[in-house]
Amino acid sequence: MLMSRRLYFLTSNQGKLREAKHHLASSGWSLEQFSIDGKVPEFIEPQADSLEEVALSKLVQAIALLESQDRSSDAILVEDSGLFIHAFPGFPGVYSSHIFKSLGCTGILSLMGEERSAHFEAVAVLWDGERTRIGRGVCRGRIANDMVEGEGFGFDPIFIPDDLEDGSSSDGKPFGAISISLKHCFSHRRSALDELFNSDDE
Ligand code: ITT
Repeated sequence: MLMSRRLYFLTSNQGKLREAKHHLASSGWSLEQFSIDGKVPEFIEPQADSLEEVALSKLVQAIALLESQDRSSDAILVEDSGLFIHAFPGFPGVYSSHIFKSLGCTGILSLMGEERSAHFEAVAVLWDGERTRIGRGVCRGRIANDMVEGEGFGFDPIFIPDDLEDGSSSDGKPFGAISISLKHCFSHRRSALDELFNSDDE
């Protein structure tokens, strides 16, 4: 188990930050958004086929930046995630952030036919000052017929998670209509962070 300390999350997405903070609140880790002089640094997002490649590339760039700032022992977290719509293999996948900004939830709904199954994936990578750790998470579900507003961010208004074997259910509601605590029962982000923080030291 990793020792508790301050952890900097490299993200410009307030929804991702809020969920990671919520999940790690009782873990002993204190999570802060990574910034230099009050700004979240922008890194080159590589043209890559996998979330893992994107996350690791951002982590390598962040470690180099920390070294240049004499902060090389700081712990840093990067998490890359995406929605995968099964009727359109690989889409929007690694391009989820871009597609969300260009098409939005309404644009996705307009593309959908009868086949509506989908899943979210997340890859979280952590540099603890000495080594890199990786955690992965998946959340299965489907694209709703209509959009709901309320909670969450990104594609939450149109994503309905499948019920889980432990009895957890959103009662057919999209993430956008349920609390952050209930979303965490299903969340790809929560699973990726759990795998990361519960991995034993090698
Ligand atoms: P950073 O790279 O700065 O962390 P980002 O929003 O660009 O922020 P990603 O590249 O990981 O983050 O993009 C993931 C996109 O997938 C995100 O913008 C959302 O549109 C969507 N997404 C990921 N997880 C989601 C979730 O739990 N709920 C809703 N949408 C999600």
